[in-house]
Amino acid sequence: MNNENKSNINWYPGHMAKAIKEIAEKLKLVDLVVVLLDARCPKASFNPLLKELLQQKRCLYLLTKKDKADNQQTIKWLKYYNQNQIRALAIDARELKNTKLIVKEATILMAEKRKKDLMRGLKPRPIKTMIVGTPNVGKSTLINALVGKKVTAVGDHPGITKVQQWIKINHDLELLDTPGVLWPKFDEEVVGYNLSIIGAINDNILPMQDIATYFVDYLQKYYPNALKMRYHLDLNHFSAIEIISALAQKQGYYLSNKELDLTRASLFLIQEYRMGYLGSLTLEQCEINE
Ligand SMILES: Nc1nc2c(ncn2[C@@H]2O[C@H](COP(=O)(O)OP(=O)(O)O)[C@@H](O)[C@H]2O)c(=O)[nH]1
Ligand SMILES: [Mg+2]
Repeated sequence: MNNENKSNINWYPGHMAKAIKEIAEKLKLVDLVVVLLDARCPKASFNPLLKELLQQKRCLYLLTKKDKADNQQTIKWLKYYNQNQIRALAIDARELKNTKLIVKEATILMAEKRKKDLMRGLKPRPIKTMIVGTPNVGKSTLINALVGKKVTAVGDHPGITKVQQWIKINHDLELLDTPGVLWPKFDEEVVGYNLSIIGAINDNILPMQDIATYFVDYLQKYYPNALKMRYHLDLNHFSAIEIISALAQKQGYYLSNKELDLTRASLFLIQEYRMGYLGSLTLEQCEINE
């Protein structure tokens, strides 16, 4: 990576500091934090700054977009979190049954505190919770599914702040209506690529052809059949640049000088992955001792 790109990496530190401060404020109000991570790259979608903030908090990790991830890998990731004493579930954020799951998990996580409250003569109160996560991870989608009607804008426009309000999900659970948006952070190149691939950072932060090259190399290693079905391209026989060139040709993407438009073909490939057209593929292989 050249220096110009490196200086881009800590883009909006101001946003980040503000977001962290806002989340820290909100955390004081809640009993439990629901941390959303993208099941396709749970490590990359976890901002390391959050770790400190969450130290004293009860947390439930939800790996979203499980429908887009490799199920075998998701099972391993859940095992990994459980081995690290973190309660974690994989979800499709669009599903209505998430309410039941979350209430159940929240009740388990709060059981001890509730017992103490009861012994002190305090009545059980609804569990106060909030959702945090990086842009595009599924925060608004999950809130909508929990609430059962559209109350938050779903889309790729994080950071629209509103007056803080609580939404009563049911008798047991109350939710802050605005999720905590956490700007992703990365020092490692690979993390940046993965965040780009899932759409957590803007497409113009890192060079698109570098992202696609990284992606194809990764597929070659872990999912060598991934491009066969859709494009009849065998990853065993072509390099990344050859694959991207072949896609540019197939799509008819040319520059004004008649050369292949590799940047456009790169974006095309990444968008195909984002839409799930390449199948359910995880971008970070979980390494756990079984
Ligand atoms: N396939 C799939 N799509 C999802 C899931 N969760 C969210 N999405 C989609 O991902 C995009 C971003 O979701 P959104 O809720 O706006 O993310 P936010 O930025 O965290 O609020 C939207 O197009 C959602 O429909 C999921 O679990 N599975
Ligand atoms: Mg949102």
